[in-house]
Amino acid sequence: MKAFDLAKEVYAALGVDVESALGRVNEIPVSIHCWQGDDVNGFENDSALDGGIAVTGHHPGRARNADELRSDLDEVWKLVPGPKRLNIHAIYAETGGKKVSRDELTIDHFSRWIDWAKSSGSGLDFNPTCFSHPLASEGFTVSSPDAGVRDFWIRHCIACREIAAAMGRILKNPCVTNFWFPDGFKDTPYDRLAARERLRGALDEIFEKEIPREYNLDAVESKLFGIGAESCTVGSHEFYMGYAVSRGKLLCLDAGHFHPTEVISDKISSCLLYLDEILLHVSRGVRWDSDHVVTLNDELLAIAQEIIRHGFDKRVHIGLDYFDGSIDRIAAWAVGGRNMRKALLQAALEPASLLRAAEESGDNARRLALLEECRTLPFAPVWEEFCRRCGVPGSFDWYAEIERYRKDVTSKR
Ligand code: RNT
Ligand code: ZN
Repeated sequence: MKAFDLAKEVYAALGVDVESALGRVNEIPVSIHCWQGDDVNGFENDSALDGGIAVTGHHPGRARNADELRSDLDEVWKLVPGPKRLNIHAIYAETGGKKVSRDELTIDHFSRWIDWAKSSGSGLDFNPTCFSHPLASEGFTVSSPDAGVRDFWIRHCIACREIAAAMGRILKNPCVTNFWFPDGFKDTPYDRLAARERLRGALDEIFEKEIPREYNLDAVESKLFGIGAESCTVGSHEFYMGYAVSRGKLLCLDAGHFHPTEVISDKISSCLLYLDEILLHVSRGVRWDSDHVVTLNDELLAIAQEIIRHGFDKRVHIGLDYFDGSIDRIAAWAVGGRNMRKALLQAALEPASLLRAAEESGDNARRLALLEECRTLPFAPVWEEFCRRCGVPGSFDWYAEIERYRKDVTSKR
């Protein structure tokens, strides 16, 4: 008997239907972030990464242009099973070598990305890029006290929303547009309120035009602190929770954007009592918001469990957000993408009725015992089968493709 069939029997004895878990997990898209491929560089090629985020490492083979990045993404698509979307930042515009100001970007600058999305059958998500730019160098963008700076970034965000809506319309698949601003104070401000009022006002201007939800969904991303913005981040969690609830926007929870003992898995159920939908930036902070490659750790499993246990499959949009330039970038992408899918599959294989019955019986030791036993259920053969059905190499095979591609492609860059 094959390992998969044995595993199916083990799960069936616990009341778990493996086939329906496989089917369910294959309906949940994961949005893969384009910026892992080139260290959040983009194609403007004249400004270094800033905004309080940082990539470390100089691994060779970084994608230097859009064609290389798309070729690398084709590899990632071959190695990560399940439905995928591509998440693009505005700095990945293709302007044909011409300098185009960020407030003048249009859908035409993304037409080749749309072609790629069509040919790979993936939806697109989008982000204005409000960092790595001379007008962001003072640490403030849309909440700047300087009206000229503020207006420039508001125009950029409005342009991005139009681009996103066009992507959604063309692909017949709503684009999730995430708004994150690095705005914050390095040292203790006297007036926190004024900056937050300016941010709220700017957002209201950006979102003034109604865009149908079948084309575009706006998300706003909070943060605790960034490098150079240690004392006060204008767009804090409370700020954006209030904004999203009052304006009917999606809230974006980034796993690295809270105090180290706070976890976003615990926030999902609260947020979804008050919001229709949320966006996740799945990331892994090590000691700070370091954006390490996502591993299959307890928090990743807990995030997936929250989605699966409560049937939030359509209300939680899953995006990845990490960047490691110290190792093979395509492998980094594949490890994180595969882990996200693994976590969803493991969550879908939980013996839900047993766990719920244990909790309802009040026997907390039984609940603890069951949860611990779940960790060693025969998950691996089910994962292998999922990969096989998706036409993606299994656990100990996929890295060979990384090595082949490195030899044939990235080592020649
Ligand atoms: C920064 C935010 C933001 C960025 C991307 C590149 O702390 O997490 O989401 O990582 O927009
Ligand atoms: Zn993020």
